[in-house]
Amino acid sequence: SRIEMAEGAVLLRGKALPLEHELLAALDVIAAAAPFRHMVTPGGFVMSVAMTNCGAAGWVTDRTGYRYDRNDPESGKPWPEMPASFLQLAVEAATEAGYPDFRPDACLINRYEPGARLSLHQDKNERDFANPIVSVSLGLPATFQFGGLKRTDPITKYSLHHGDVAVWGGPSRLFYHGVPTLKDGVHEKVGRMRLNLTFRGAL
Ligand code: MD5
Ligand code: FE
Repeated sequence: SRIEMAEGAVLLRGKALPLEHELLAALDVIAAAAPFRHMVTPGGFVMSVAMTNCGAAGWVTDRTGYRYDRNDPESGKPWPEMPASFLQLAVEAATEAGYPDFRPDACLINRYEPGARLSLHQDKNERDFANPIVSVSLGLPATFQFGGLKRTDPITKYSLHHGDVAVWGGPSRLFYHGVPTLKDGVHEKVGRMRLNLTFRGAL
């Protein structure tokens, strides 16, 4: 089903389900080459969400700031290539949402274990905000909060389930959003975690 969450923001429930095994197998290959790690924010906090990337560039944070880097700072090597199944899903979802020209060059992979959270923020390290962000949820369900252009704007909540794909573009591209503390549970295919792929036009 297709749900309009806000102007420019579309939720495609279950869109990734036909690809779940392919996506999970590709994630194992990526994580073997570029392991999930808890990065440090410029303010010195260790993130509760563990991250890795694939594609031509990856999002990283350390004490010096947030940036996209062509290489994994842990290994010095390029990030693993973006799997064809990832790219195909992202392009299809973006097209369905009204962004047929989107060609992501970066995929940030977030791993939430019970207790992990992502505080309210905007995604603004990308070069061109005309590109949407496509997000794929796998594993345990999470509440997703999104607000508006100002941190103090009212917040709407959606629950995101295994296989859901969301596309954030147009006016909603720079909306504040976050994921409150992941509740404990076990997903039958993914285990005790939530994985989120976010496809970006970074470079
Ligand atoms: C997640 N990840 O569930 C989310 C999905 C991140 C992040 O927020 O930065 O890794 S992406 C949600 C998103 C992206 C761009 C705009 C909006 C939401 N929005 O307008 O609400 O791990
Ligand atoms: Fe974000």
